[in-house]
Amino acid sequence: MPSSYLPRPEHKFTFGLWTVGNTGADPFGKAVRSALTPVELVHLLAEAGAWGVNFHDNDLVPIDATAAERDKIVADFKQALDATGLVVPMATTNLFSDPAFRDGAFTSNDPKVRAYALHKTLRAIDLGVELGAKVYVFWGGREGTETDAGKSALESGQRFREALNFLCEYAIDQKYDLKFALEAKPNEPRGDIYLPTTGAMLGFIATLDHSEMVGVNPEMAHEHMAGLNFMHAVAQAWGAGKLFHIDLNDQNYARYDQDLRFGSQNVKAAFFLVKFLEDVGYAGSRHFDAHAYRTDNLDGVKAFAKGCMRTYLILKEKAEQFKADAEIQALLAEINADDGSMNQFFGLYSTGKAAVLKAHEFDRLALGKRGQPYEKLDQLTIDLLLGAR
Ligand code: DIG
Ligand code: MN
Ligand code: MN
Repeated sequence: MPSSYLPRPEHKFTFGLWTVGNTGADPFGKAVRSALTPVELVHLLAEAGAWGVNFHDNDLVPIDATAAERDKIVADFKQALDATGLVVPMATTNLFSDPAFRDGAFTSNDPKVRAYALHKTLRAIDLGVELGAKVYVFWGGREGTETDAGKSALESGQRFREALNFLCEYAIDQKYDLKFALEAKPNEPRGDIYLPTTGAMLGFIATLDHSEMVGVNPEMAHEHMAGLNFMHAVAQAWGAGKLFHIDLNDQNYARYDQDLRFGSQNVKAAFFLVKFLEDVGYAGSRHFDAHAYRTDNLDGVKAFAKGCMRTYLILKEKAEQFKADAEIQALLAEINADDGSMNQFFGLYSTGKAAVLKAHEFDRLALGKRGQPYEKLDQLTIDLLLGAR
């Protein structure tokens, strides 16, 4: 088996503590795997070949830990990072597990909860920065409703905006080298989560006081849950200079958030996503926000982690083959043929350009007769993905 499928630090593969630390509990059954410590998880990820490890504050430091316990946990974690060479590119706050957040955190109707959410996030940002994080993710898992009778969507948006403005000011005030990445999800655990898609987040970011330091963390499963094309969402974020982080996994449409192993469900979607990231030279983390099946034990968790990275590298190689394939590239040249005659009409507006364009004669019937060889091109892509080429 070619060693090119073995992960290396330059691939920047990362996992959250909560991913390989997932014990298999779900709404219909309790844990099936023993909980591993953060130190054990760091060593497991290092053995699998990961480059980095991410965490929610309480993945590392239990919410009820004393100051002394916190210091010991952080010291042990730092020692494991030093021993393995793993880095911490991203950190985030758990604003969804504790009952205090059952009606949201920054958008809760209870001002004490909103203030507590800020308090918790300030301290979690300090912890993330202390461990080296340069990206801070906000996933508003509880920021939503089951009934819109009791919560104003407009006021909730304003509350979320004020919280993020405050936290941006904090990072600036502390002189932290930190960017914020907002993660969208359409629902679960709330019936409807505010700002449900990456596109919605991009629109929201434009309304923030420090929008320059805020981007997005698109997650494959979450856009798929909304029935959307994940690569298109990522391309929009990239085009806006806002792809600050990415959560890779997989998802079967019209299901709960399955957080499946990357590439295990939609190989073609995963291919076009990997191709996009590699084509544009995305230099950020390839973060796998996923977990092993509940059916599996620890060996399965390790296979899950290795499988995420292996599939990414196989698809990366397929993307390179796509670019080098003469027949595919010839079709792309045919599809994108351009004699330059229309260039006079594109680009910046001018009164003269509009006048000439309005007066120009187009052969509409001829335009309608031109087909595109997408069937042939897509079959070549399928051949490539199935190893028949
Ligand atoms: C869920 O997809 C969320 C949480 O796991 C975490 O807050 C974020 C970071 O990847 N993704
Ligand atoms: Mn998810
Ligand atoms: Mn995620």
